[in-house]
This record gives sequence, C-alpha cells and structure tokens, in this order.
Amino acid sequence: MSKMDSSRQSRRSFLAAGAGVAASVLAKPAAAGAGNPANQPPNVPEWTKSLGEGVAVRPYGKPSKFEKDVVRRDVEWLTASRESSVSFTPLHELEGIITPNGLCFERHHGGIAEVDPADHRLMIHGLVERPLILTLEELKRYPRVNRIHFMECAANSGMEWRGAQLNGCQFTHGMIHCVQYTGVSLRTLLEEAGVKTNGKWLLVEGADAAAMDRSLPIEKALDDCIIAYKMNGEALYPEQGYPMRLVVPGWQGNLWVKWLRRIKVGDQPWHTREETSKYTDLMPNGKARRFTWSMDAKSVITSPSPQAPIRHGKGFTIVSGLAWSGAGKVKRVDVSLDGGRNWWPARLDGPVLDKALTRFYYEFDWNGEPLLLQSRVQDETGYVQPSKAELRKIRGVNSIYHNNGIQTWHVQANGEVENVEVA
Ligand SMILES: Nc1nc2c(c(=O)[nH]1)N[C@H]1C(S)=C(S)[C@@H](COP(=O)(O)O)O[C@H]1N2
Ligand SMILES: [Mo]
Repeated sequence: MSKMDSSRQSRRSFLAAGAGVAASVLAKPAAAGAGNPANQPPNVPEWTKSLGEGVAVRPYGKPSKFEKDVVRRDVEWLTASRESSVSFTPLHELEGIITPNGLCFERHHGGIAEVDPADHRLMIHGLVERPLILTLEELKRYPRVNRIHFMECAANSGMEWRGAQLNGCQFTHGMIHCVQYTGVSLRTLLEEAGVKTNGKWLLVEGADAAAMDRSLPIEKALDDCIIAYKMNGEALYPEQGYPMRLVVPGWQGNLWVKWLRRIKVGDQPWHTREETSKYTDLMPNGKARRFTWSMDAKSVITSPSPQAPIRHGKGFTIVSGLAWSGAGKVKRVDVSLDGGRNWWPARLDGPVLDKALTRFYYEFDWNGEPLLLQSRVQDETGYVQPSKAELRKIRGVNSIYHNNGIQTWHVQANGEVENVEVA
C-alpha cells in the first residue's frame, strides 16, 4: 500500500489495495443470479446432504468462513513499527452498539504484552495509608461493576484535519470500540488503600514494553473509573490489556492503560507539559491545548459508506450510524441527504447509555440521485457536533487529536460512496 494524498486517484488505489476485498467483492451485485444455482431452490443445497461437524471440533467459536473479510485493518504508513502501531475497527460491518472482542481496534506503543496472570500484580502506592499489591484473584474478590462504554483514541479522524483523506469509516472513524466491562470500581481500591488528603494525581502505568504511563486527576479516578478484567463477558484479550486495564469513561483512549501494573498517588501531575505534548492539540497561534481529556460528541454514518456502498439501487434505503459523547448520553441525531442544508431526525434504536455508542437509523426512499450524506449528534448537555468548517475556525488544521467534525459521504448514482467535504 502506498502513501496517499488527498487526490481522488490515490484514494481509489488505497481502497483497491488497503481495503483489499472492496473492489472485487463489494462491486459484485448481491441480487438474484449470484452464487451457485445448484444450491438454490428448487434444488437441495449441498450442506443439507451430509452431516456437519460435531461440537468437539470448535471448542471456541468463530465467525462463518464467509465473513472472513470482516477484520481489523491497518494502514501501512501508520503502522511503521512495533513502537507505534494501530489497527481499525470495521465499523461498516457492525450493527448495534457492542464491538465484538476480536474486532476491537488496537493501539500499542510497545506491541502486545503476553502477560502470565500468575505473575501479574497491581500495585497501589504513593500518598496512601496502606499500599496494596493485588493478584488478579484478589482483585476478583472486590465487589464488581458492569458498564458499557465507548473508548475512542484521541487521534481518531486525525488524518482528516486538512481535508478528506481516507476512504472508509473503518479508517476515518475506526479508532473506537464499545464494550461491556466487568471489574472493580477504582474508588473501591483507593478507599481500601486510603488516599492521603494531599493525594491529587495518579500515575497509572502499564506492564508492556512501553511501560506506558499517564497522569490521572483524583476527581476522575474517584468518579467512574474501573479496573476491568472482563470484556463482553470473557477475559480481556491480550490486545486489550489482559489481564487488567483501566477504564476511564468518556475520556481519550490513551488514559485507558492496558496491562495495568501500577497506580502511584502524588500531589501534582506526574507529567510535564513536554511529556504530555504528544496528546495535546496545537492551535493556529502555535500554543497547545493541554489536558483535553473528554471526547466531544461525534457521529458517523457507518452504512452506506465507502466500504459499504448501496448495491440495491434506488428505493427503500437504510442509513445506519453511530453517535457518542464523552459528556454523557446522546440526546438526538439528525441526518442530512444534501450536505447539511436540510436535516431530518434519525431514530435511536437499542440502549442509549451514558458514554456509550448509540445506534441510529434513518430510513428513506432513495430516488437514485447523488447524495451528500451527513449525521449530526446533540448530547444531553445540549452540545451539537460542529461542521468541519466550524471546527477549523477555532482549532485550525495543526491538530491531530480531537477531530469531531461532521463527516460527509458522497453517494453516487451507481451507489458507490466516497469520502468528501462540502464547502
Ligand atoms: N500499556 C499501554 N496502555 C495503552 C496503550 C499502550 O500502548 N500501552 N495505548 C493507549 C492508547 S493511545 C489507546 S488509544 C488505547 C487503545 O486501546 P485498545 O488497544 O484496546 O483499542 O490504549 C491505551 N493504553
Ligand atoms: Mo490513542
């Protein structure tokens, strides 16, 4: 895969090479005539004629072989080394609000640590009355909480600041997942350890090769943070920090330390401005925003989208998308078919939870003419997702992080979809 610029040409070649299957599989009409007629009515399909595998063959289930293209993908020029790698969630293939464990995007600063839980310890020390060293089994003896939350990397959509670039919501918005976590409230453990009155900041550190560490203010730690050991009911996957990770609801992904091994309580931030500069936002005047933790409300239409074109032609058409806010619940989502001139209310379906992905639908009768599809979320605080122009007016184009501008998909008459921007 080659480095791309914002020209149509290179985005096309990206789709062909990067998304792999897109060109061949997606272009194929799904209408009658596809497949093997010998398996279709009035014939008896081949899988009806012989016994299938018994239960012993698949002790751990996996998706149908026909779903082999529903995978995390990376972008070669963003995944230069094991010191810094990222893969993207295939949002265009998913429904509902839960991300399956095997499809959660990954972001590693030192590769995946394969931690033996028997040797893993969580240490809580610093400005505390009773320092703790806990095994996984000991952690499991504290009262449990179950919470569904999205986690978004602050760099999600970061490549789109200067213009439409990556052709697919997997790549423009796929640094997000939404999981049900089971674990222990961080407050419970901090109360057990007894934080001293001058304890104001936590150093949270991972056991990976990056020994990634971050500063977390005590107010957030005592509010809703969790030390999770299960995701969607089963043990965390190694990619997501097995055997335990920090969950920091609504706040940017880099604080969600994986393979969590240490929490040290101090009286001030553990990181200097320079050290945190990797996750600050450079403003037009050359100054940087610091400690911008909360993820602003954002939404995206996941289908149709460049990797999920409309294959059925005009007629009844389903627009499916995701909305979320680090400030709380999604209040409403509106959809535009004409690049933001007219807006129509979308239908929220399924649970609408605090700091979780929310699924929305907009169903309409497509007349087959080109569309400029957009979605816009409003959260329960009243905050409305800005257009990219509004966002750039304040933030300029020097940032990588916290791009929550409205996404536009250009649907052509033939149903193909492209990442564009409207003036
Ligand atoms: N120990 C450790 N924790 C980490 C990271 C890391 O590299 N090492 N990456 C952080 C970043 S930048 C993000 S966006 C999230 C990614 O979590 P995920 O891999 O579950 O998607 O984990 C965070 N926690
Ligand atoms: Mo991140």
